[in-house]
Amino acid sequence: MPELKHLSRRTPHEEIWQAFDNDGGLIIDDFLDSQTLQKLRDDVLPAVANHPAGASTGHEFWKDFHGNETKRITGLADMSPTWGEVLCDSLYKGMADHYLGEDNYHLNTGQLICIGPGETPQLLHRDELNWPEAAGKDTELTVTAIFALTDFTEENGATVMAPGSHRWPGRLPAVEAAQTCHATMTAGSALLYSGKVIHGGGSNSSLDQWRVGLHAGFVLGWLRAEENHQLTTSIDTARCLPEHAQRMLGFRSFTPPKAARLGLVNYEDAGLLLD
Ligand SMILES: O=C(O)CCC(=O)C(=O)O
Repeated sequence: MPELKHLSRRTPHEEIWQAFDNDGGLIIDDFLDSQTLQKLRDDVLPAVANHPAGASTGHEFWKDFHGNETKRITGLADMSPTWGEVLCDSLYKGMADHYLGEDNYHLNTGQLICIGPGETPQLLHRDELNWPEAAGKDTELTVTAIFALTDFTEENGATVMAPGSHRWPGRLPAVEAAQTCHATMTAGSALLYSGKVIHGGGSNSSLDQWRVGLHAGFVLGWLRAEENHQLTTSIDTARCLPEHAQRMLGFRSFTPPKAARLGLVNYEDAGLLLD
């Protein structure tokens, strides 16, 4: 059975990127300190109880993909100032700087994925196929962290990963069960992974456990993000966030060194609306 490496946030970054490059992902066991984990949980978990499982719009394929027994909740910045701080975490930001280029990306997803009892396995996929015309190159379009807000176990739906599959040729090659493993981890840990690695949410065979992960990926700044952060984050919240978090959520314009400026307001930087 393949395995994912477990490293610590005290591991030198070069060693972390080496494991990421070798397997297409790894687990950082102590990513969030216990205080940050507790604050995040206190801020966001109350939203879970009243949120319905499943999606009511979109094609049946996507309803299935997003999980009929899974709750997905976005707009976390309005619920949690701690989430704004985590967005600026040096290792988390370091991953995106390393793989996508400094100031060259924005937040793709910032959602709770709460996999409920009875959920079936998600279709295994590569995240970069969200942008099929841009995918399939040597460089990364998107990299992601899933922060475990509860323990992730094989029983409750820990992410299924195919280590090494980020290098497999073809759009979405078939995967044998023997080529996969579960990203089991304790609450506060994070799974970091490449947009090219084949993975999916696990099935939840428990009777009463919700597996709660904060799925938080970055994508190159010239590609549209999966989530509409500006519609779920109020401008008053945005004004209170650190500048990097404002940029990640699209409240500042994208101004790469070599390309045209994007996301402008009156052809000024959108950040002027915050000042
Ligand atoms: O929740 C997980 O473990 C993975 C979910 C995922 O890959 C997705 O929804 O695209």
